[in-house]
Amino acid sequence: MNSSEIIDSGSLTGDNSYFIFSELVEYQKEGNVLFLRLTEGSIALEFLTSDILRVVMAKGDNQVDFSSTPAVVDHTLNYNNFSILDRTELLEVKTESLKILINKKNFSLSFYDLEDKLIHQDYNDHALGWSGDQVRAWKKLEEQERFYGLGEKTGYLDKRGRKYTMWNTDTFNPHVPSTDPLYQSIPFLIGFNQGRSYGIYFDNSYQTYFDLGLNSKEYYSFWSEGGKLDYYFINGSNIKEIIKSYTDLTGRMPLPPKWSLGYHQSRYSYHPEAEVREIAQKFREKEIPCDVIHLDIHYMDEYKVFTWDEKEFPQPKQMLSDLSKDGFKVVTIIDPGVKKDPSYKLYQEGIKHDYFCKYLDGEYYIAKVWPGECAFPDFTKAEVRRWWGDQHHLLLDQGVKGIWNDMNEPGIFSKTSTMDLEVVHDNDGDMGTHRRFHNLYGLLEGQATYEGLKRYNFEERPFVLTRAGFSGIQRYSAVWTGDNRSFWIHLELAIPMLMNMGLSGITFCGTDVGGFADNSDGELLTRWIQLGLFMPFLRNHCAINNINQEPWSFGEEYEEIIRKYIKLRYRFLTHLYNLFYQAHQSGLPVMRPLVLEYPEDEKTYNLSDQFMVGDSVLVAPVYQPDRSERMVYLPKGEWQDFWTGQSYQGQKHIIAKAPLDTIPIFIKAGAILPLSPVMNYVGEEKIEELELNIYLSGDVKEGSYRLYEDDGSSFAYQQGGYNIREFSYLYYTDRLEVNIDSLADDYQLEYSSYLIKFRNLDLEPSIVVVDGVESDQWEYNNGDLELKVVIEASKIEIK
Ligand code: MIG
Repeated sequence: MNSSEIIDSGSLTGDNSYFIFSELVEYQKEGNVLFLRLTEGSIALEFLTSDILRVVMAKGDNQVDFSSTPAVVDHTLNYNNFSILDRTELLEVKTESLKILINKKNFSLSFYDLEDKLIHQDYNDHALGWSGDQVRAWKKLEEQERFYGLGEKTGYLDKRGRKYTMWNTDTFNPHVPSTDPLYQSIPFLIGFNQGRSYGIYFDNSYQTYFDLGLNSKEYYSFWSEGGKLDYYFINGSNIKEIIKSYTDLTGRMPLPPKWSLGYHQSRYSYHPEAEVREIAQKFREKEIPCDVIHLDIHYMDEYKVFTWDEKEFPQPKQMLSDLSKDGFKVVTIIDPGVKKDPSYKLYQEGIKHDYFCKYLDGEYYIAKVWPGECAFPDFTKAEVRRWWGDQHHLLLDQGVKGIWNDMNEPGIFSKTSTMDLEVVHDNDGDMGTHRRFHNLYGLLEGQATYEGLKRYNFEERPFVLTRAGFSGIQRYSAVWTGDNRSFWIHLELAIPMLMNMGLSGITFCGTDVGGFADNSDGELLTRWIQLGLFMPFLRNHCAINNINQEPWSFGEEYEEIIRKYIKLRYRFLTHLYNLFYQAHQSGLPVMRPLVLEYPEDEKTYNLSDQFMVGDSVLVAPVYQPDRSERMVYLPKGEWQDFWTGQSYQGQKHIIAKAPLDTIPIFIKAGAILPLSPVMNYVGEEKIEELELNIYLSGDVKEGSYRLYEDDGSSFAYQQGGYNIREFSYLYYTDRLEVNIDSLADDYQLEYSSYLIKFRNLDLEPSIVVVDGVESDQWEYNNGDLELKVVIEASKIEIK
């Protein structure tokens, strides 16, 4: 019998093998915790805020264990201002925003808002239970309920109706709808019931499962093969608030180096040195912007991490310095496996200091990966993380700028494709087997890497890319979605997968553009680049035995379109970077499903093939061959075609023109969108002027945009070294007013003026007022209905 069969037999229709929590014996409030003693064990309700409740279960006579996985940040959230009312059959617990009813006879929780509207409830009298090592929760499934989140999963936006497993897995087989799990485990779920939402974060690193209405229409359930039942219920008036709270718990991304938002070119593998130089040169010759080149495993000597193949890369320092003069940053791959080779310094050190994973009897866990037999650092030990982090100086000293962590599920050449479950991790004394730490391996490697890079050079923001991870990975690393294929359906799959990753706290994510395995073609690559322009992480990557897929690989017709779109990526960088700032502040994703912005519109609830970039740019990628139009849903309001300026009323579907050189993009009428000058790489030239585009039209006569800017590379922003401006405008009759409010001004802007372009202004204004003062620096063109206003940045009064 395999493990999932055992677990499913514990469902409600099964053999009753679960101990289900039933009767409340006594309760007690201690600070922010309400302790409940029941016949089958104890439950602690820990209030973190008036909206975040942690539920921790202890079996039988065990004490409640409040420890958390490393996903949860050290926070000081603590809320003890709740009241308890003892009613005959219920305990009624109230915070400033929630009412929680606890059923005393048959334990279950029901969550209401203060207007007594039900938000969410446990499944009848069958809420929590355990069976052997398994712990499980059952929740009431509402008829109209939908689910989002769960990180990197195949399928559509709405995750309802399927069962999902959390177990980081290296999956080279094609990712089809039934492929589960993949590389990341993010046990965070958003329940969304006709506009009302809540979140559940199950803080358990063992193999866990979510059955979201596959086996029942009455309930859904999540459970784990070990550890404790420890979950957070998150209330919020909308999905944005839920994500904010979830990222209060698991952390947010630091600001990335701005160059990492540029275009990345990769393949498995560029080598020798001459090929790397040639690729770089080609980008510059062809004037296709590119910031980053990735070196896959062939740069190493026998795949030994932190070494260089001296034949193929005799002078890495020279090569990297030459590339850097041309604006290229190089990212090198690092796998966790350390070659078992007694003459290899890293291996020697690991053995000497007891840094590798072992069995309980002290025998090393040795398994095959690319270098042959390897030992594996035990990242659960702080000392090992530090040691590993420090190794990166070997690469950074040569001029490497970022690290790409692969095979960190860990992926092993073995039957189970991962580490033996009986391996024991030290975890600084709180030992446990690989069952407990498997899903954390990539996260902890990410932490080691990020912190190592930062220690080495605290002036520069690290760039780390990872394949495996767990909740909280956003604190350390960008994520790419592993080995997809050059299939059209994988382009389609990318859209909801990335949207749900974004809803799960992982803002900085992307797929291998063009597809990793199998062979790409010009049309597929072109369409993928068009989508990629808006993916937070944009990297073209391709497998070893497949044909080349650099932008120029399929002939000039495609090359030209691809160039146009990579350039457009750079036009959007100011806007994208601003959205990354929002992610850093509040966890909000850059690439957003429409339901995030239009939760009252049912048409958005499972809209899986369109997304928004921020709250005003709507993108509808083409993901099938031979298309020249596609259907686009425009939510309420007025929308303008980014290419033609044509205006549409929303709340309806339209057929958008989408010949090969066009990806449908719509801008919300009234919106302000900054566009940056095109460069070959970030920072190539000084930005002289910031261009702000205002999409005026119809009824919308006012709008605003808040823009965050900083140096894009250092940590000065953490000490206030940034600039925030809010641009707003008001247009009435023939008078136009523009205001610029400075909300923070500690970073010296590069540019000295703003160029504001009002599009679709059908009447020439007779007066233009900037910050309360009449301006003469404007020009109206009644041919294309465009008004240009130039504002000297230095003239803006700091209020
Ligand atoms: O077993 O390093 O997903 O991006 O090119 C394959 C070689 C190992 C898997 C990664 C892929 C990378 C490849 N790696």
